[in-house]
Amino acid sequence: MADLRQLSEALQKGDMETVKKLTSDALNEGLSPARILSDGLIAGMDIVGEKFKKNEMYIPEVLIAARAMHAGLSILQPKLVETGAKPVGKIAIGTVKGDLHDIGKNLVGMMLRGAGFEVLDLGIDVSTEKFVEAAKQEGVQIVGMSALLSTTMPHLKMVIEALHQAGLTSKVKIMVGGAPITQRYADEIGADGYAPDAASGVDKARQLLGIA
Ligand code: B1M
Repeated sequence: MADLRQLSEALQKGDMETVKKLTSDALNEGLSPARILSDGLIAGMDIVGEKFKKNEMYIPEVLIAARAMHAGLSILQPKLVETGAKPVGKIAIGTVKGDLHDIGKNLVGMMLRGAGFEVLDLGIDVSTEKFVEAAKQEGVQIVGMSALLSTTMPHLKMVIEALHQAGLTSKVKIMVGGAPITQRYADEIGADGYAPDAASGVDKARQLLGIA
């Protein structure tokens, strides 16, 4: 019987092989990808975050845990994105300039793909110019930005201002997210939408396009 606590513990230790095995075992036993994600992988990464904050874990260990998280996510990805339908919308998503955190952004991208969106992944450390160029692309209806650091949050506002200046805010909606972001902050900087997690990111994207 798959034990999601063991999966969380393996992730905390950065034991990539065990994370892969336990993720596959859990899927084979019929556990839902959403449950494996929240009670196994994200639960483990939350503890890593706590320990990192208290200086009980350091960057190299956090990186190894992040690598194990990616390995688990890559096994869940085909299940999370299974969809035969034609795209319901197109979103360009990236982590803002100066910010290298990509786990949450990747998860939001995966869930959006799973919900039938076409996702243009701009990557990490994405400049304002790159977001603006992406917004100009054919069919892009939403620009999604992720920021994990209090020092990179201001870039969300810079991109929103640049999109306004480029006259693109009538073409695209802007969605923001990331651990330090709140609905209040999103309102303050003029974002059209905010989501606290990947599943609500899908709901928010649908809502922004009027397909909720
Ligand atoms: Co960093 N880091 N980190 N880190 N790191 C945090 C964010 C921190 C909170 C840790 C802590 O102190 N507790 C802290 C930030 C403090 C602050 O600014 N308020 C921090 C720090 C300080 C740093 C460095 C500055 C450390 C240093 O060098 N001294 C450094 C900065 C590097 C940089 O970016 N320039 C750094 C580096 C790193 C690693 C490289 C080691 C690694 C990243 C590896 C990677 O991503 N490939 C790392 C990690 C892993 C973390 C923690 C532990 C985990 C982040 C994560 O992946 N969470 C993190 C602590 C924490 O958040 N608890 C921390 C899991 C992920 C699923 O959640 O990303 O929040 P999250 O995404 C969620 C939602 O936020 C939402 O949905 C996602 C899924 O549910 N969401 C969206 C995210 N984007 C969205 C977009 C949307 C909608 C929803 O619409 C577009």
